[in-house]
Amino acid sequence: MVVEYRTVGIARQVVTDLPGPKSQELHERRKQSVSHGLTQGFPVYIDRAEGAILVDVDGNHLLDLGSGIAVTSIGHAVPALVEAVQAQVADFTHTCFMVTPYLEYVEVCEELAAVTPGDHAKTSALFNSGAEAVENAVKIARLATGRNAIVVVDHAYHGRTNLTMALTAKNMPYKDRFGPFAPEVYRVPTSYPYRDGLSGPDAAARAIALIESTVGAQNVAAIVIEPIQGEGGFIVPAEGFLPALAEWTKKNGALFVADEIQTGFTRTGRWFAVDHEGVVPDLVTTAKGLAGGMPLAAVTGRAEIMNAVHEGGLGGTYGGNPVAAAAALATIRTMRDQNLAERARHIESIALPRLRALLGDVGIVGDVRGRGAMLAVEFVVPGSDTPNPAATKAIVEYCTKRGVVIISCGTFGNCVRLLPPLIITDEQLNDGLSVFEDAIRSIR
Ligand code: PLZ
Repeated sequence: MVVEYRTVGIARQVVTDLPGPKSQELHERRKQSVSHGLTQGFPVYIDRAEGAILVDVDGNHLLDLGSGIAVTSIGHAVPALVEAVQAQVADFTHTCFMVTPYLEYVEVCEELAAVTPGDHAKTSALFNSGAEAVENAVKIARLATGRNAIVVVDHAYHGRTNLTMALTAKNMPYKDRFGPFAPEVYRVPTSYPYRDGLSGPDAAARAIALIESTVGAQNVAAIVIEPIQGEGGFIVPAEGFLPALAEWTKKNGALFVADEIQTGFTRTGRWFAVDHEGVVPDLVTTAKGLAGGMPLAAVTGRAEIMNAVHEGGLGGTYGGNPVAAAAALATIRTMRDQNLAERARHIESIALPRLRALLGDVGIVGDVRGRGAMLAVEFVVPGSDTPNPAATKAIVEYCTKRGVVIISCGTFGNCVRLLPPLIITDEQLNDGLSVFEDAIRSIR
């Protein structure tokens, strides 16, 4: 099966059963050497990639609607990124910023100050992974406030390290039997309009009442929250929820920490998801889309908070590695030059109406939501709001077997998320959506 596109030179094509014979062979090899504790996913082994297309070892071309979980927003093997990385590798690959510094680290921090919300003085510290950034945001928040309690919400995902497991809500597969978890973490209900029917202010009032009665406002160092919950199911809180929580932190001497690791860097149609409601966080954590696939993460925040940390209190061998930093500079430049935020809104304008048309028409479609190029469908048992993970799994498999890479999510494993590279053409996007719709209709 070959789907030629007019808009790009590379087709979507499935030339073997998926996974193909070479992928299957590699998968057998993997089982001998790679820990079985890693998610197996769909074992199609990738050889190279171009734009929105992944090419596997059997010569299949897959349309990528996942961007490696919201990472390759500017597309795969983009010349501007490739050239920046190659030039930096040839110059030097590492010195350790704490030993002998270099310009690229400073430039990334300047860019972060420019694009993150608010026009106050900001500084940043760079790390390797999202979880590491969140851990450091918590360290900084505790030090700057002199308080211990960290408040998180239901359905939260913040990482897999010991502290971030404590912040993450879902037990299986992230936390099960990995405890004991870090103390002084308190969970309150979020705003989940499809399931709680509450307005934003009402959902915030519910959360705040619980914080005040069970934690005590004066003990809270920070509320750490994803402005749109990612792994938890692309849950967009009702309007007014985030501003009310941010307002409460301000009034009570706590910090508002936005985990923009999945939502950030133009993915939702603005530089950051909090920008949609004009919320200005005290600290922002970023990773994923920041560096186009090179491992880089950051904590950015009010200078007086970030700089409250004693010298040497933040760091790590590789944090802000020069190659990753060069990749971030090329990525941010590309986002700006190509106005990828606008592109994300355009993707929403095509995809959301098509998906919304399924509501009421196809029984398993419970909810359609998201912003920009961060969209999801929540699947339920027809006539109820009971989660339907079996249908979700079948839909993902249907798409992948036809050469469309799509990822599930959700506390109940019943959502399919769309996270296409923002440079995907309308034609490719519509092609991918048609396969997704066929998959959904095949379940009835
Ligand atoms: N915060 C909001 O989305 C990573 C996790 C995939 P790392 N999400 C993908 C998996 O199963 O491990 C994420 C996130 C938010 C933090 C993180 C953690 O980022 O770079 O994976 O550590």
